[in-house]
Amino acid sequence: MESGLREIIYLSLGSNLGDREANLESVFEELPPAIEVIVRSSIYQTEPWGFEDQPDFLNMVAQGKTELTPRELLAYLKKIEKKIGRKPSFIYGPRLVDVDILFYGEKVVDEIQLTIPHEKIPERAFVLVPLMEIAPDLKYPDSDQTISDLVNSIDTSGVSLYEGSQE
Ligand code: PH2
Ligand code: MG
Ligand code: MG
Repeated sequence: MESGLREIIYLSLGSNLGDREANLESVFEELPPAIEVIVRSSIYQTEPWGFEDQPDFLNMVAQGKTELTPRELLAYLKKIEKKIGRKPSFIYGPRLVDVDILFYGEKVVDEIQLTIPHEKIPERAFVLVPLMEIAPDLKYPDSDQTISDLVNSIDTSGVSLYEGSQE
């Protein structure tokens, strides 16, 4: 089932368990042809947000294109998380891999378990800093507020470019 539209989407990826870098890479390997990646941000090392007593995360964002509807896209992403090995955790708790939909074109969705734009974007430096790298001028649907406006309004000190695991 496809909507027939090719919407520009933004996804956020995160991992703070196991081989974090490999977990992020696995997401790109598992994406179906219906989700086409156009741009990837760098990887950032980020302090845990929301629940502090857990390992640092690696986070990044990606811009892509899809013909899937938001629901179909969400279902694919959940399937991929599970395939990579994600196990249930608690809210804001540690996870092997997390892939969230940030934006889906100009669309606004407010449904159970599916809110687009992702409702926490304005509070999360671990999303805004990578987004700033690839889409500083991206605007919120029906708003003049850009990613760069949002980044300038938050503390980004817990987010730094990830230099890799090698010495
Ligand atoms: N994800 C969470 C909770 N806290 N903190 C960081 N730094 N990065 C994340 O991806 C993250 C988090 C749950 O979705
Ligand atoms: Mg998620
Ligand atoms: Mg998340």
